Amino acid sequence: MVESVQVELDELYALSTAILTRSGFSGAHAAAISEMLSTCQIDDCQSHGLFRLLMCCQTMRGGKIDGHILPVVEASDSAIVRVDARGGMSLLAVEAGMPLLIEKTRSYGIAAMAINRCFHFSALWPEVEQLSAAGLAGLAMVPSHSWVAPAGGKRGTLGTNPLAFSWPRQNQTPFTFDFATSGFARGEIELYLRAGKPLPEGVAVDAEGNPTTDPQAALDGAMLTFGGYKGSALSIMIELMAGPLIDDLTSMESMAFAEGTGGAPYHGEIILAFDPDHFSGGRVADNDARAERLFADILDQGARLPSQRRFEARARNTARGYVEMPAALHAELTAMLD
Ligand code: NDP
Ligand code: PYC
Repeated sequence: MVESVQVELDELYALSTAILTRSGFSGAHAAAISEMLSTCQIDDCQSHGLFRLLMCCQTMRGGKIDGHILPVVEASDSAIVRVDARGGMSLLAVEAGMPLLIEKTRSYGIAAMAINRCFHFSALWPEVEQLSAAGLAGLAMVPSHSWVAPAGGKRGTLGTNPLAFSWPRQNQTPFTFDFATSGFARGEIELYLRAGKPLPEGVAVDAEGNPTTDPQAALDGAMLTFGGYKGSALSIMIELMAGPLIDDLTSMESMAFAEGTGGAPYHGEIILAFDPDHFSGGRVADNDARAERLFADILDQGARLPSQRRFEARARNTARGYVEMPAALHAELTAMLD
């Protein structure tokens, strides 16, 4: 049983910005990263909440990131928004390009944002939910480091490659999912290691290619994709769409770029956006109702929608004014300010 502490919501952002600025990030980067981390922590996303401060600081120590550089949004007259993060963390680049992505999606019906040359550590759901909050559907994907074996293989070639989707709903939280295409996110395996818990079967193989439930052996060996060859194919698609398609690195190339320095992977990101108004021929209300009947039939069976746990956590934590986080993590983070 992991001992937990209660941390007030205001402390999350303050602790995060203090750690990041001390580590070498500018105020602007620290603010964007802290917004992401505290938003995730409030939704009880433990693997990509304040835990990821450790990865951000490791990235800075690795010496390859520029903690002050500002992204540049490139001019274009097409439906593609290109943002050059110029070797900084991804989040300011998303912030810089998102208004233009929304504007272009409303003009063309479909648009895409390609972010290049970014270090990337974060969850994707806050990004696609900016699109659904604007009444658009959004799909985002990134590669990472080559920790994951393809189906039938034993060696890391693919990244943990998350895929996130959000669909806008009237007067409701959106339909959103966001998951690694590996059986477990790497961050989740790291949390199992810290908690001294064995992994479920089928998540990883050790360095010799034998199945393992030992988190350290999994980190030293290769992770496996979810759903066998199906997850593997999705993961390869993400490598292609957020790599060669947008002129950026694959997970293998990101790993090589890191030269063993650890920290966040370095690559690109693609976010696709769709405007239902353009596709529905003016029958938006009908189509909204059809989507709602789909959700209702799922819920009627006692199943839950993705992100429901997260939305409930947000409501609970916001109402009580604090989150629960592992005591050891909180102690480690506060000690970084000593
Ligand atoms: P999870 O396995 O925790 O959750 C995946 C999704 O499935 C969530 O939307 C979740 O909703 C939903 N879900 C879980 N259980 C159910 C259920 N029983 N019924 C319906 N839906 C369900 O995610 P991962 O551990 O794979 O990923 C965690 C985070 O890590 C993601 O935010 C991802 O973006 C991030 N990540 C980032 C990477 C990067 O390179 N930047 C790499 C890999 C991962 P809910 O949250 O409500 O449980
Ligand atoms: O948890 O797999 C992961 C991950 C990779 C990069 C950031 N998080």
